[in-house]
Amino acid sequence: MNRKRDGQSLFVLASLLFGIKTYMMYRFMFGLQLDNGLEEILLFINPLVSAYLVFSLSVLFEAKKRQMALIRYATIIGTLILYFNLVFYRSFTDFITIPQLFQLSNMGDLGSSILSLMKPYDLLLILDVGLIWFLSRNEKMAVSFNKKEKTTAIAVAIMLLFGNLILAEIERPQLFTRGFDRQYIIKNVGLFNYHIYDVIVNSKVSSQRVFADKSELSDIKDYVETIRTDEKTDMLGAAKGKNVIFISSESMQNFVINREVNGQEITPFLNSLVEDEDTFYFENFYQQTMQGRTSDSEFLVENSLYPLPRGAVFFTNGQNKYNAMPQLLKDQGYYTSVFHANNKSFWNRNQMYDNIGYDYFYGQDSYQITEQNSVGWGLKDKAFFKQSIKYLQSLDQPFYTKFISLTNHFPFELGEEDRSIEPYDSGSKTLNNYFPTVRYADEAFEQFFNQLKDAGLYEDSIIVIMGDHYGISENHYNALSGYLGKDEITPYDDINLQRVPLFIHIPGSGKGKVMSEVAGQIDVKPTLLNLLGVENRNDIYFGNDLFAKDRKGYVALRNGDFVSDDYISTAGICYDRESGEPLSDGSGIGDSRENPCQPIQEKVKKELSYSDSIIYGDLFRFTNFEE
Ligand code: GP9
Ligand code: MN
Repeated sequence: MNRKRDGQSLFVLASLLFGIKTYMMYRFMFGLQLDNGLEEILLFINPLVSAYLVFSLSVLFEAKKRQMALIRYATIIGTLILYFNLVFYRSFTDFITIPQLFQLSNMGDLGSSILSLMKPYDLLLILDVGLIWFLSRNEKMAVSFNKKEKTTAIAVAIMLLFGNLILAEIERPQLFTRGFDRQYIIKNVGLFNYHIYDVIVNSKVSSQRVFADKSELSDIKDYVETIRTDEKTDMLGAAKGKNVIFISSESMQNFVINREVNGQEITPFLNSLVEDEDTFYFENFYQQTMQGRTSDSEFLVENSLYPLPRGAVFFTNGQNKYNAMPQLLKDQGYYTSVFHANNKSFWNRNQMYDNIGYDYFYGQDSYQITEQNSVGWGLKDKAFFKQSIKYLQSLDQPFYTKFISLTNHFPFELGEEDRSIEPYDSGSKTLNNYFPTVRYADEAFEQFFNQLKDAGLYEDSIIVIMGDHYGISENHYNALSGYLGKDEITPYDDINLQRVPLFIHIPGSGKGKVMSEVAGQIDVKPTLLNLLGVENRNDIYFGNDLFAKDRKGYVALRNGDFVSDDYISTAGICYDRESGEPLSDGSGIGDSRENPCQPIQEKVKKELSYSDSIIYGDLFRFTNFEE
């Protein structure tokens, strides 16, 4: 009989090699954070279990050639899945989801970013692939198991999988039902099981619209009533009839405001706005985006609804019915348009903009783009604003316009000639280069203000500048902690780093000041509509007017974390917002303290799920906002 003992069979060797490789990637390339010993164990076990599960299937084949082929191709396909995730992770600090896969048209545009996300040492990842390929040519590595042995091999695989799932459930109860955080799922059951889970969840999502019904909306309306404020603030109608110029400031985080690098101010112009008597500066304003990044921030601003926990809502639900700000303003006689010197289909903007009431989108084809005036992702911001002025002048007034900047985008490339300050000096090239591109954006905004004045558009307009999302991802927190003079970036610090600047500049107002209340992107729509004196009584939204006193008092981040007037809840821990002192350890086990975050946590959960229901079920199709 030509039987092989397990130790010599390729399926066991391949499971070990592939499992260990996956573990090493989790640990050293994805940089997954581990919270306790059990997580540590699970992270080591799950890749071995998944690998064994797949490779052990090979023993079912009688033909040795087929056994070898399965092992060979499973290694290659598995490695490709790992690698795609790795490249994606380096950019988004997140794993791929199915909706994201349907955004392949975006991937093409990532161009220069993708190359900088690939590292020479990534080649090490094909070492086992090469070895398996080589060994699989030797059919002696195949096994010929009898029926009983085959059953045993598969039974072992299934038992291992269940063992893994049980341990995962112990480590993190309701891992799959809550599913807020992909990282936890991957740490506990691995990347491959996560992808299977993702497929299942997605099929569910597509069926949600079909099964959604009108009645869901009434609960949501009742809830929204409890958080809205109808306070008549002294800013109500303060910008009635004025044009709106909204600037979405790419990757602008709040930590650069009023800070220096190499002894030089990073954002002199924005700093001057902080002091300016016509400007309201919101210093505790949080970004609430997820995988859809810039498009998620746009979605928040235009709708005062939350973006989705997975994928970009601009893509997945770009055809829904909305009651968005451009449409509301258009109904008031505003001309509405967007200016962004990128491919119009990026983030599915062309379709979404049409759908939410934009009259015109000045995209890439509206600009003269040359090698000289481009860098990184495309047209440099200064050229972008300069070339936009003539279009702006030609618009009927009042207008509502959105300008989306681009130069301060990862990987923060900028030519020597455009640099007014030198890069920082740390182990992270990304962080180092961030400062000069932030400064470049700051100068571009200043220039734009002057051009608006020269064009005679300034006095009749209000100008809003808002950071869209973070620019410095967790991968660079080591370097960032050095820059900020901290030993490390804790989960508490991480939440505070989700602050982006918001400036509302109203020429001639004289009332400008620094606003310190907790605020978020979800609040922009009600704030602007009130400033413009536009009624939206029947609207359904989750934000508050930032000038109202009677606000709900918390901002929900898209992953379920939140910041309230008093607390910050993240990583399962409740912190005192001011001092950063932990008030609970989040485990609920052996922690006798009452968790003060609990009541707000409930509301946050409810709010996010209501917003998701609106989007998944396309529920606005059942309502008429004009009534
Ligand atoms: C692309 C620009 C940047 O058009 O908005 O997108 P981001 O990667 O920041 O979402
Ligand atoms: Mn962006």
